[in-house]
Amino acid sequence: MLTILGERHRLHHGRSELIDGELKPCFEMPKRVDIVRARLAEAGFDETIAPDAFGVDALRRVHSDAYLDFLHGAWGEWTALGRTHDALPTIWPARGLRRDRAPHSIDGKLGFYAMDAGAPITAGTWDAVEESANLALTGAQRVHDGAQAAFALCRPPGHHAGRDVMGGYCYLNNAALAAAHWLAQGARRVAILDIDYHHGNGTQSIFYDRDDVLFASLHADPLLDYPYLLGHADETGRGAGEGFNLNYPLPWGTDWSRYAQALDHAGARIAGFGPDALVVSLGVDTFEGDPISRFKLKSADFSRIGARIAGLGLPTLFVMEGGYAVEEIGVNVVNVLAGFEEHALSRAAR
Ligand code: SP5
Ligand code: ZN
Repeated sequence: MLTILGERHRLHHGRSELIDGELKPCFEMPKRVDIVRARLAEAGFDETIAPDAFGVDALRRVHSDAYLDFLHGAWGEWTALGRTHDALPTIWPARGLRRDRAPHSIDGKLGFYAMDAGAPITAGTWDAVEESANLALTGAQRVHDGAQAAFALCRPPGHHAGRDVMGGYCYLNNAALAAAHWLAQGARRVAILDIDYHHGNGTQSIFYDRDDVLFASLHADPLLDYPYLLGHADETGRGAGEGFNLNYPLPWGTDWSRYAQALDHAGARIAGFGPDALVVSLGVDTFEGDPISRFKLKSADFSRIGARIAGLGLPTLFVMEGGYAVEEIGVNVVNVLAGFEEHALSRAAR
């Protein structure tokens, strides 16, 4: 499978996130990519390319100008105050506060554009997120040009990032950018299947009013787990988008049999939608050994996920999202991709 790899992700290495009431070392770290790359090589995934540079116009299909300006300038504004540690927000636009006026001060802006204190901004964050977006856009372009499937090893991840909001280790929504790129290239309908443990609140919100993007997400029930404030089954879309958003909140302890039911249901809905292409937001934090999650998928189950996705028979772009059991993330990601390829090959032979 064609794999798009970058180097600049390394420039983003947050020191700490606010988790369980403490500032702890970020679970989302450069080593995640190293481990996936090592496993890809070991498994013979040697068709790799570097990303092309897509301009700001590709980003503006999904994100607001004000938000892009903020992300681009945040580190400079932060360090201008003499600060050298990571930038994190300390206030959020909760009920009763204004969301229509962006503050001028960097502390105000950080709060205005953030949903949590889990997405630190560092000296290299902009370079890393820009490259991560370019990985997804390059993968989308290659699939548009005829590749049956591709894998963009994005880091930082993207599915929690909305049109003008960061959080949950995410800054630019790589999966949404890929989907928007396909639409701009003439696709009529695009499906996004989000299999990260956490609900893809950013992706959902970006396409919530639209009938040309079907968003389907399997994730931990937001009553119990992050991101808590979106991801319920009754969120089905709005206006023209009514019926084109599909959430499968699942309980802690979800294992393969439970997961497979939801996956099959989502797959049937995607097939019925008749998309031209599919983006998979590929998180492997559903793994039983994940340090911040509570599903019970085993490494072998990830091959089954890949095979089921291949069963849809769609041009497919896999976009890396979460997964924090660092030593196993390579095996689990590559199992999805290999499971996809094996099934796709056996389909082709039939
Ligand atoms: C892309 C992605 O997977 N982002 C996930 C961000 C999750 N951040 C909050 C995690 C809260 C975890 N709470 C349980 C901690 C167990 N000690
Ligand atoms: Zn996640």
